[in-house]
Amino acid sequence: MLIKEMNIRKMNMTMKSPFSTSFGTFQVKEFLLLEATDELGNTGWGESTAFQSPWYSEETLETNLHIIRDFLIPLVLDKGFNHPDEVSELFAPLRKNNMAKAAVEGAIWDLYAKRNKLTLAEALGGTAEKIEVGISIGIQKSAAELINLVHGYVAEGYKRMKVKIKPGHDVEVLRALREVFPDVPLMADANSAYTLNDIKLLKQLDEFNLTMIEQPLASDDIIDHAKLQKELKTPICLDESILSLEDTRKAFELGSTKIINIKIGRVGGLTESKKIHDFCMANGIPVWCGGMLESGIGRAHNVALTTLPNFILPGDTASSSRYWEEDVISPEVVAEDGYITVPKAYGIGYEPNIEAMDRYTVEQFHFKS
Ligand code: OSB
Ligand code: MG
Repeated sequence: MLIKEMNIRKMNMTMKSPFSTSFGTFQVKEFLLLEATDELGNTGWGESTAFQSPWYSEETLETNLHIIRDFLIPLVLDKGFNHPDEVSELFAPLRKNNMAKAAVEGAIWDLYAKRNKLTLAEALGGTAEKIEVGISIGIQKSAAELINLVHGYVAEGYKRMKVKIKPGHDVEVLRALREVFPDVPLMADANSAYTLNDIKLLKQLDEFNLTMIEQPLASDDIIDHAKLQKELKTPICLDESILSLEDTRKAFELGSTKIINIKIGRVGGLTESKKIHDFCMANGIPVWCGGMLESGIGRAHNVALTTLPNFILPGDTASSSRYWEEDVISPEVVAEDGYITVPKAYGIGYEPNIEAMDRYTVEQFHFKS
């Protein structure tokens, strides 16, 4: 498989409603889509999950554009690959910039699967025919508004509710939710908003029977999380702190986490995601697939990854319509009663909707060998 062309699209899409976390609120989403073409004219698609500002990780869409254009594309263009795992090997000498690497690698994984007449799920070794999904709900103005939203998502069948918390918006909110929904599978994501000084408060969360608390402490920490986990009944799930298989192993050995949220972008691609999945499976750590408010291209990659057997817990990949009036793939991703049926078409299994894509494309960068 010879990579002959790469195209970068800078996208600008507006979400139906603003999304708020402990680090801020936004509604307009600018991001990159990548298209790789081989010598036979097959194409594959990838998405960069970097946001406009460096609040979730240090990467942004502009740093991704720089790294992809100036370092990663020159490495893959006119190169022959037998398997996409070779791409992550090729990128390994470049430090971090994981979302940039994952975008390029993802396009090549899709291309590889299509060329070999496999679904991306099959190419990864996944077997599930449908996957279970939950939903992530941003911080709301009032508990009443949150309860109202949860009523709707429960009715839609989503398998677990994830709510964002931050200091001043935690115990009371969860208590209010639990009063109305005593049995709904519920978890909380703090996006690094607390420190060990908050141990007393975090221990109070144990009363709400949460399936887990996601990333309570610093985004680069695995030491304090281990201390915190010893004090909590609620399992800790790391998100921001896990950038690689090595991070996963260390966090596991320290006892910093009992569950891992795998995000393809955060860990540098599907190859690394699969390695983390396999390590967790061998060591009895359940995993689930996180989300980055992706368009359909990124969503499709998440669906394929989630077909691997240790994705035991519902992920964050909700329907396209959760965020978008119109998605850039056809058909759109649809969750029915909390399940997404894994598509049977080759590669990511959804067709890019070029007409829609063009409408949200701000700029394109084309590279040819
Ligand atoms: O921490 O999982 C997170 C959104 C943006 C940045 C970080 C996170 C999230 C979400 C939403 O929780 C997941 C999604 O619905 O795509
Ligand atoms: Mg998270």
